[in-house]
Amino acid sequence: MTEIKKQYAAFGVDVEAALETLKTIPVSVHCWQGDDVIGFDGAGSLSGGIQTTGNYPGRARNFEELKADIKEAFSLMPGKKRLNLHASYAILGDDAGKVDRDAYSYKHFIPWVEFAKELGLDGIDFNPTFFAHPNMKDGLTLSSPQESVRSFWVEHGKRCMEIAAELGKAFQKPCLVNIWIPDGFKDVPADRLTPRLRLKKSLDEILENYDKEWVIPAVESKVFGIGVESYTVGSNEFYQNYAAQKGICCLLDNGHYHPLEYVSDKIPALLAFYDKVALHVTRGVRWDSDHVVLFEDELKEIAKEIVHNNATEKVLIGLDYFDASINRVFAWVTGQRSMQKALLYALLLPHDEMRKLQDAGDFTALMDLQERVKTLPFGAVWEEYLRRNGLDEHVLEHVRKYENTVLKERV
Ligand code: RNT
Ligand code: ZN
Repeated sequence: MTEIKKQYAAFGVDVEAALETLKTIPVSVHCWQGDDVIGFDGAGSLSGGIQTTGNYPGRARNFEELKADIKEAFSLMPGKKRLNLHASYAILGDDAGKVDRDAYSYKHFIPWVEFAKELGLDGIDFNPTFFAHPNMKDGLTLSSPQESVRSFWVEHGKRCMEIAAELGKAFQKPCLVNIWIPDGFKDVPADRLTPRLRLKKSLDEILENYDKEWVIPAVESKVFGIGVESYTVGSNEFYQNYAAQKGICCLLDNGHYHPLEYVSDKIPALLAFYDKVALHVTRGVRWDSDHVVLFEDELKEIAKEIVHNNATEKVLIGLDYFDASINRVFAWVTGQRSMQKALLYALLLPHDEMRKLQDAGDFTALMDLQERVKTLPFGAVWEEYLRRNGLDEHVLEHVRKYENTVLKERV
């Protein structure tokens, strides 16, 4: 390490400081990679324009199995972790079949709190589940023209805000509540405004009276979904204006924009106006396909915008991918490690020097520096980070063992 530290020091980069900072940045890991976004409240299949593809054996089918898989996956993930839950993962117990999503309460999530505490997690984030439910009518929820449908989902949203306040208190850390709805139309709409006005009204109702100390509400926009290609009620412009007006947070999912629009560029644009920005880090291949996050250029740029703008407390990093075509635990760990790698990579860049060159207009020297840092021995620093976390690069070996002993039994 001494030699490596010297190489970085020659660029003005302090490796120890980077390793220390990385430890403090929480990443909220989604629970839904383990079971193909099915949940426990009876949906049985996914809907709402999102899709998991693949049928690799070993999907977690209940709370016990999902807990076991999370335990295994999280044990292989370095760094500070939060658990990101969807309402559809409620542990209903005796309430199963009696209590619907408009009546879920904190008690249905206490087993998750106990589990997250057992794992020593930093907290839990929460998502109302506005999909995979018979009360989605004509693909609509909060923007439905049917008042009974709209109000059912408003109630669900309100219950989730209450649950989130308790989750925040339980860990003494605010809970991010992310609102994503699938509402939209497959084909050319007759009326684009009224559904948005209904969504606005529904959101106003959900946000009427929430716990500002423990809940951070966010809205997640999208460009289109499968089967809802022509119109999305919760578009980018809609939510960005809504969030600005209400003083809540925008959540940027990097699968939710046109392929040449970059979330790495949107983060600093929002940081100019917002106190907090939430992320769903994913990897879209040609569409919002939610492939496993890999250590790629755009991920590095996203991490750079977080780290170099001193925004590690302002940008709430969450993961959102679901691959059922490979070992799900491996998919989980690989995505989380990629995020950690990108953060470490960004922490090891000579930002001050690069900024000086930009401000001096010396774009030749800037390009030279940007290219030279790419071949620094990053791999060795990453291995050192893993080692300090009691981990190594052999994820696959651990996962294979788990597959052969635990996952294989699930038939
Ligand atoms: C869908 C959104 C949303 C979901 C999760 C399950 O396009 O990205 O965030 O993936 O809530
Ligand atoms: Zn998302």
